[in-house]
Amino acid sequence: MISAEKIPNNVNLSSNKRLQRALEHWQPKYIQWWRDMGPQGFQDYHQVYVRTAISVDPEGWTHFEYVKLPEYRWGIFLADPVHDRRIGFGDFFGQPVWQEVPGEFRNQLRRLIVTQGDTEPASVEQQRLLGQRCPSLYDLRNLFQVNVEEGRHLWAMVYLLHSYFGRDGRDEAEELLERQSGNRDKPRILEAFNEPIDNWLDFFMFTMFTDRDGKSQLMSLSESSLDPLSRTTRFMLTEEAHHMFVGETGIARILERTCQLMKQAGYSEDVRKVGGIDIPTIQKHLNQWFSLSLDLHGSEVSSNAASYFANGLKGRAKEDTFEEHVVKNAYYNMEFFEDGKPVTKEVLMRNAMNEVLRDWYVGDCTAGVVRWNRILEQHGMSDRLRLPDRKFHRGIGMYSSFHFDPNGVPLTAEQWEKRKYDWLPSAADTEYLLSIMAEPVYEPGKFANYIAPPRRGINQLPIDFQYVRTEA
Ligand code: BYC
Repeated sequence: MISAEKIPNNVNLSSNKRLQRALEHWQPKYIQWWRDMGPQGFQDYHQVYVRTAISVDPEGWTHFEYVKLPEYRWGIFLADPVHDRRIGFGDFFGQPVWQEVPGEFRNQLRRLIVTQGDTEPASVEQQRLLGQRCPSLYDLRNLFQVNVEEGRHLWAMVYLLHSYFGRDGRDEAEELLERQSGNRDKPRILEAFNEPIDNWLDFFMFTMFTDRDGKSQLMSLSESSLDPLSRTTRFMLTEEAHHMFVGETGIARILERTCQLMKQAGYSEDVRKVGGIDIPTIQKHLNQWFSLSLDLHGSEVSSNAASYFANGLKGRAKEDTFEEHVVKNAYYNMEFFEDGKPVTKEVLMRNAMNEVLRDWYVGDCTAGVVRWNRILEQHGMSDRLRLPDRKFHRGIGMYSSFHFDPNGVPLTAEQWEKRKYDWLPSAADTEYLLSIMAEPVYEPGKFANYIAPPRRGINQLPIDFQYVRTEA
């Protein structure tokens, strides 16, 4: 039985019979999916200290409790409406926003919502084995917090599909539970969400870089003329911030520990000998997830993106900071690669909207890497992490048919084959990471050797709090 108590919400669920009926069909399938594809080994006998959103105001947002994961109260929340909100960009600039889906944009909007929705369960599937290799109870709890919130983000998109897309929307909502990350026959839609995440270095890089793509995409969707989409994604952004915190501080703590171990080992020693993660390995994983996440922004020149913008469906991050919002006659200087050389050409700005958002994304990532490098600097290390050139290791867009090194220097296919594992994780790197993560750390206050403890615990609790407990 669907009730407001079971499903916290601010969408008037108790008086919306149509939505209730749709959710009554979908929710049991969701729970089955969570049990089958969610965190393996942590379904029935563990209680996790998680935050549950029970309303959109700050108090409802900081509600912490122990729950068994399948009993988490996944809710449906929209950020508060903005009075007299107007369309902020594109051909309908200045008109009132839409409360219903216009027929002519139904397919495009459905496609955007399904693509966004598909990433959420995908990430839970990718991360399902990590609990068995966790570096501490604190990290285990953070993993599960991220997982339940990705589950809630799926609910957010399913709410839109059920409420605004009728029969088609209900079918799409079912299919979101049927595709599977990495499945050969029914893969997830976007490439990065089919990559395995079986070690914690990948998890932290994913939450740093791929969740940050979530941030840029959600920021651009939160500008949408479809007001319910805008309000849903605005609330999702508040959760995304925590995921990026997990990623950024996770890598920061690994760097901290690597520096300590390097000092102990006498700087010239290989830090792997003392069980740490060496900086070149960290850099390789950064290269991997940054380049995969660049791909998530789509092709550089995209008529889809132009049409989303023209129709007011998907804008730019922070649209109100731009001077001009119709953008009909503006151009973007884009770097093409022709006859083995970079060539700059003008592209209609509307067709370059994926690249404009990618620019914003690269800037946001750069700031994060600067913060990581401060740790190396504080420890007197000369090594620095860096973002690879945006042409490096691309699978989508105009650079994907060529090869480049992390400095953006073109390579032949043979040169690339010979050197790619200098820049990307090799099977031996993964094997090493799995070897130091083989034993999970479940003792409160204890941390795996390769990672430093956090500065503080969750919700002002001590670091050695029992964030995950087994049922008596
Ligand atoms: N992989 O014109 P193009 C998150 C396809 S992450 C595979 O370049 P468009 C999260 C594309 O579908 C944020 N295929 O693309 C993070 C098209 O196919 P068709 C997710 C790709 O439409 C962590 C063709 O290539 N949000 O939230 O301008 C944990 C050419 O298309 C890829 C969204 O995705 C790819 N990477 O842009 C949990 C927002 N890229 O039509 C969650 C909604 C492109 O030829 N989606 N293709 O069959 C969008 O805004 C757009 O669909 C995209 C692509 C930016 C993804």
